[in-house]
Amino acid sequence: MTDFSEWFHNILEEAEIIDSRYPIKGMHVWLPQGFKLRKHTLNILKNLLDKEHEEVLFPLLVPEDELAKEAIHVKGFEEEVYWVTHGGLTELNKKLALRPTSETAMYPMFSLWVRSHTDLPMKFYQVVNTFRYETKHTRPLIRVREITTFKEAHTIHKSSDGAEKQVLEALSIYKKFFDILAIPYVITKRPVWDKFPGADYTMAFDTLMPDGKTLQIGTVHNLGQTFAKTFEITFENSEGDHEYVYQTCYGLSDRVIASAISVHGDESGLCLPPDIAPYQIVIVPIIFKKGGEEVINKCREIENELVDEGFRVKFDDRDIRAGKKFYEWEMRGVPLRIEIGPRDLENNNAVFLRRDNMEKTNVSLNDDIISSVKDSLSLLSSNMKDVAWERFNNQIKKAETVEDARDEVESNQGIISFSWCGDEDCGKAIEEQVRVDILGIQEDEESGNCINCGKKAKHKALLAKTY
Ligand code: 5CA
Ligand code: ZN
Repeated sequence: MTDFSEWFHNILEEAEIIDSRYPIKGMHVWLPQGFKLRKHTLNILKNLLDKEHEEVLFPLLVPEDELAKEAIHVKGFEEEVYWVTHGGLTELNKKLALRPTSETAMYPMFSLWVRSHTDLPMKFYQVVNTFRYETKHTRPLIRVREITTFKEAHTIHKSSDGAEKQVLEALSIYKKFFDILAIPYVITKRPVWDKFPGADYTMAFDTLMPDGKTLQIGTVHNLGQTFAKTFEITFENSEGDHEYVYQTCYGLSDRVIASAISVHGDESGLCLPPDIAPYQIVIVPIIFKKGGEEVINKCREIENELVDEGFRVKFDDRDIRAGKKFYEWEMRGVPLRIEIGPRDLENNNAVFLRRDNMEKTNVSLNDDIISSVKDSLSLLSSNMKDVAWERFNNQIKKAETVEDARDEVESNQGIISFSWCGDEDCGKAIEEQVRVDILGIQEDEESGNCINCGKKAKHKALLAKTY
């Protein structure tokens, strides 16, 4: 891919994922194919969350005084908030914010809901749109002003230990989720100057885009008792005393879909993991003058069998050249193509084409077609994951000096691992000299010396050019 930005923009349009011509900057329209992709992605996520969380839905608007309550939090978001100031012609006496995220919408209610230690833990999530007046360059799905697919989970615990465990639990849920999507990631603890406003600390997932810049695709925040104290969220413990709760929250956005598109795509277009592909299988009849009817009938028979088995199947019987169909479905990223022509029918064969490696195989129709399809898709899924992780791991390099790091970033981009003393000024000096962001701390143990100040290193950390 020579120019990722251009590729990304074109594929969203060509594959009918998003229409970015909506006349408000940073706000886009989901088209039918994109909506399906989004729906299947959300289903996977919801299935993972529904085991332990309950889904809720809070209002979009947050009263000004609630938003302003948590000082650090509001400071972090004040430049990004959209305000509703009027109801019709009447100026509101209390302005209403469009949620940039929902702590300040939810937590006043949590303070009403939490009573006793026996109520805890409580774990909620919602999938909503949130609004952030982003000042950096906006890009469909990657940096938007209306985040249309904001999944936010919020949990409440009676101990610090409970919140700490929930952070690990959330990381494990997100790992499973990204693994199903075959999206590689690094997990780091964000530097203090880059944590979520109001959090004790932030853990983040970053992946690499094809241009070598990282994209933050998910975050898990341990909120400690900061919000509990601001919003008076207390519970009665077993001794009858009142204590503040401990909280966590964690979120994902449209960026997940952006990365599924970008990580696996190639010059021919999308290549989608079967779990989220709008169509998992396309059947294309190869028809010449004779024997057309039998071919169509066989295709339809296979279509029905696969649909009965729960696959998302497209039987493309349009009266256009097969080559045009191939091009189109490859571009849309359909994982498996089944071709059947008169010759195949004679031999009771079908041709399978896998989108990930474009490999063709002859499959006998005497065998069980369902298990042949399942085998192909499962090989494809694991290959997509291997290929993506291998490419990702190859783009993580170790730097021994600041100059090393700068050279590496300038020539190859990617992720650089380095030894860091952990000092804030030193970290900022590194960011400035290398002209990158420190993603965060990957491991707490590190033997070497800090690449900037030379003092004994405390952490193994990562840096990269970021979106
Ligand atoms: N309340 C917390 C947890 S839900 C929260 O808002 N965290 S956040 O600010 O880090 O956002 C969660 C995730 O949303 C981020 O990790 C990032 O992947 C994504 N995100 C943030 N801003 C945008 C944006 N403008 N466009 C697209 N995705 C975004
Ligand atoms: Zn240092």
